[in-house]
Amino acid sequence: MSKLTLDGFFSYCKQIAEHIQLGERMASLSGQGTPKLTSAVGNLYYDSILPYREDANAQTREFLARVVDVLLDYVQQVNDRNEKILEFKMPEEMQKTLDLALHDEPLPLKQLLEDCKSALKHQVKTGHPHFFNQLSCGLDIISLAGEWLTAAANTNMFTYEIAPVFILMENVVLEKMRSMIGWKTGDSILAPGGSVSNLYAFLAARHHKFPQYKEKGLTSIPGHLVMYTSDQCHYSVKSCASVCGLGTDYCICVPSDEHGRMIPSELERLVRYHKDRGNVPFFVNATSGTTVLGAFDPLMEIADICQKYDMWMHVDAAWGGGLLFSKKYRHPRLTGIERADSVTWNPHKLMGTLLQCSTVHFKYEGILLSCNAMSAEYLFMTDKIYDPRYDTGDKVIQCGRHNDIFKLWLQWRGKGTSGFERHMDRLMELSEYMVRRIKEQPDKFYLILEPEMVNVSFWYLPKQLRNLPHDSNKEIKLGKVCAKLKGKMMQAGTIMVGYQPDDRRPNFFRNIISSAAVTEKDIDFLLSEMDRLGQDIIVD
Ligand code: ABU
Repeated sequence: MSKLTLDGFFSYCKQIAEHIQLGERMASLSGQGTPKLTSAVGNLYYDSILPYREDANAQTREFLARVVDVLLDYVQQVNDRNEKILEFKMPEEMQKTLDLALHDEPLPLKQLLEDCKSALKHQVKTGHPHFFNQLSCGLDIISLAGEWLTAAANTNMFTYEIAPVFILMENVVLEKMRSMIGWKTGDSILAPGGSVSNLYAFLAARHHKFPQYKEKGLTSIPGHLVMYTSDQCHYSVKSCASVCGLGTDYCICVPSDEHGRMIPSELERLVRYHKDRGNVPFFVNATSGTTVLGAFDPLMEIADICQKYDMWMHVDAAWGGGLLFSKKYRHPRLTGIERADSVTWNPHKLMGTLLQCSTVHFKYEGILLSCNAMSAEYLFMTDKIYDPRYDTGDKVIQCGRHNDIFKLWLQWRGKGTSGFERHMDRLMELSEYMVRRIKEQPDKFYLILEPEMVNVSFWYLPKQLRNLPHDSNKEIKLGKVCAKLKGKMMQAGTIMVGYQPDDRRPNFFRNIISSAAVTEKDIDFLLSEMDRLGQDIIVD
């Protein structure tokens, strides 16, 4: 037996270690089991990779590559119709299942990878083709790629100096959206959600009418301001009245018709009523795509009233705005939107951009800066080497602003405007298909109204309630079925549809089709699965 030198022994050990690592790596890459780190990297801690260790590129890449594997596995599961949407657990049980504790001592990378897997394992798959629960759903792959890049770029959107690419992208996308609304010029910004977008519209409206408010506050307003919105509007509109000092009593709910559309004659009657009492009607919110019924307020008639009484017209098209892409469905729903002073439009809803991505647009150039600028000297210096108008941060009441544009811009590049148009038409066609299928099964389903959008409102009838006349007593029972059936859906984890009451009826189901993953077969599955889970439900 030849003699082994010490150096030779170390070299031999190194070869064996490399061999083991290679084997582990090959196993993790060849899809055997869930993504795993080699032990050499898995046992490291945060301070053994970048940026703490400059020489740890390989280890950092391995850690991130395995995290990406976890994400890719999730994307695959989300699109697998044989996978459940969720494994429902009660909060107390979920708390016990998850290890959420924060410790004094650091945890190794292998544990962090397990944490990533566990978080996604217990997350509801909102991109699953059988998820019909929320206005924002689906998992657009190009937009997802954009969101991943956004996280890596990790910048703040307040100044051009730290976000040059993304600021210019915002300009291009927002200008395009304004032109689709029908404006040649104007101002826009991305905001953290539709509710905050609506708040920006309110602030701009008040500033437009009472520019001294910014410096002088309430004393600059002659009388009590009053705002109007339909009784079907999103609750954030009412919240503006509370946040901005009107009080919710001065956010007047205008009655809507049986389709959920604001009644213009009622709006005018209420405006006159408040004017006669010395109040100052100044802001009307029209909704294009109400949250529950998907109704579109009549914009032309509302615009006429706003013009007549010199009131700001805001259109909350957070939900319905996407239909601006569709030649087939844009009119009459959004006819007149170009007459608005401001418009909220959320790409993270109908357009399928990843959460969150919300925009608000104004007809007036420079209004955001004029209304909101505080000219913080440490951030928005006016003697910078570039035009300070590219520092969009001073347009908003927040300081830090998340980069929500890249995922939308990339998605738009990928789809083209025509791709979005096809997406809108497809969602509407699928909703029409669902309505047809519901009508074909009148013993099991009851369509509440012909939808204007992708919100399909209906009741499910278990065997107990079939073949009985439809009256208000039966509606109360159908309302009780909703909560029970939703509970069964959650336990089974196979489908998810939302339900709620409104001021005309007890609980009913609101099905949303806004995911590109959904097909006719998924709608058939949804209806048959509701029947499988619900047929034996008994209510008092
Ligand atoms: N902001 C409205 C979202 C509501 C929903 O997804 O049902």
